[in-house]
Amino acid sequence: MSDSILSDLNPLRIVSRIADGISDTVTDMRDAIAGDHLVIGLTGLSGNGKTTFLTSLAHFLTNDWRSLVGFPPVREGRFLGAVRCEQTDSDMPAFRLDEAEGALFGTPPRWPAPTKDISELTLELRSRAEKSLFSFSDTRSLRVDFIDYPGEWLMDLPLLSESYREWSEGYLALIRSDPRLSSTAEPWLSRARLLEAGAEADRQALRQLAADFTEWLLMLKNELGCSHIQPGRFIMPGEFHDSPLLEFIPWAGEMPPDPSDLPESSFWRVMEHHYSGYVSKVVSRFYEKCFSRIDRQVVLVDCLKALEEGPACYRDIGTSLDSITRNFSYGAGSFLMRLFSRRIDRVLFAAAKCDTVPPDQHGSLRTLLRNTVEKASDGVSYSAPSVETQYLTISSAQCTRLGVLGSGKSERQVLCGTENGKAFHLSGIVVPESLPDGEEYAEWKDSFRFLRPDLPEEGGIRQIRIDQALGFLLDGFL
Ligand SMILES: Nc1nc2c(ncn2[C@@H]2O[C@H](COP(=O)(O)OP(=O)(O)OP(=O)(O)O)[C@@H](O)[C@H]2O)c(=O)[nH]1
Ligand SMILES: [Mg+2]
Repeated sequence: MSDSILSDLNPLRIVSRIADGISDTVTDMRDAIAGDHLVIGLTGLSGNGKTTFLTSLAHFLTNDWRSLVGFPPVREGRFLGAVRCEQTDSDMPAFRLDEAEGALFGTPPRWPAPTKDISELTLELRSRAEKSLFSFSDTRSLRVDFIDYPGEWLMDLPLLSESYREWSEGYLALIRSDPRLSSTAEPWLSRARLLEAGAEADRQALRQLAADFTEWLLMLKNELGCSHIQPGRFIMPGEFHDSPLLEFIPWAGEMPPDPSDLPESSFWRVMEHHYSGYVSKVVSRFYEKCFSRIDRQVVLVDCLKALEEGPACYRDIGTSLDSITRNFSYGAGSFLMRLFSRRIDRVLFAAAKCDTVPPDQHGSLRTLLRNTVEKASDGVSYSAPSVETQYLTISSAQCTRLGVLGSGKSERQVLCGTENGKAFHLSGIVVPESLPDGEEYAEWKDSFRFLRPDLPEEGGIRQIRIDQALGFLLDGFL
């Protein structure tokens, strides 16, 4: 086996290459920037509201910041506004703010289009320093890069330390343990079992197997509502759409006792080579170029959508959050401690779309989110004492309002809005503080109404607690 292939396959070498790459990248970027600079990562599974959040946040900061009264610099009369500026990493795709803002704040308003890749937006924020309320000269400016990236990519962290054999064994064990996976995997798995490790790799067959495996992953996501899906790029490829780096599957045939004896063109060796290419050129490149820059992180979670899909899907969200939070856990001797010299010091978990439940249920929604994050993996995974964590319920574009129905003793508060053009007035909506199971779930679901409200056509778009989110994320900088 050649030395370069050997080094590609050695996870420890990969880690050390990433660490070298990270320190170079971070130093280069920091050196190029004068003044205060903060990088905020924004993630969440697809459809959880990332683009809408960043569009709304940027719109309010640059156009309507006086309404952000929950943001301390605004409340204290110190904020001087924000402007867009040239993004810091010119290699990164730009966040398409003009398009998204034109949609969300247009007439009539529309939801921004879904996005499939990472993107960056840079804003410059100005405020007067706290100590010099009466001096206009003492202004502070803060450059903030927002990086919006799919949460699906964070599921790939374990791959950085797993060999192809370890990853395959773990994957097959997972399929056996979950009936949703074992009952649907046969179409590709039955053919994968027949592969002979030492046989000459047929590239066409391999490509077809990878395509069938990907189709299965997409079916798990789109039809069964599964969210903990790996490898993340198979469902959210970004720039690696159609790349041969995504042509591998978990090895389901007989494991070769010593793969290094096999010819380089054998099925096993080709598959292993693609796997290690994926790890070093796709996964580690993301950590190197993007993740390593992040100082503070927002994780958006659509708890209500997951509840609607049922207990199994909701538990899956717990597993996904467990995988996501492992990226921010820096316990002694942890993998990430070895990887990064800088660390994320604040993480905001935000339950998105809280406007779809009445304000008196926002507290329960927040508790539900907190329980889900903290109880992921029996509460053992998220122990990051050096990371300050906040939980909020937010809405980037409030689609509902509170109204009153009836009069006198029969008067009650209702949540109003329209859905597909039809008006609704809802009362008695109760959000559970933890996942109801079995019959309890069925009973609760019968009494709950999941909403997909229309954007309000009149009165403008308002936000809920985006200003508080900003307060937490920018604390200490403005
Ligand atoms: N009611 C309500 N719905 C929202 C809100 N934010 C987002 N949505 C809904 O969620 C959908 C997805 O929002 P996006 O911002 O595109 O989510 P995303 O995470 O960027 O999704 P991808 O780009 O597909 O990964 C929107 O089209 C809306 O239907 C909100 O504050 N309130
Ligand atoms: Mg998006």
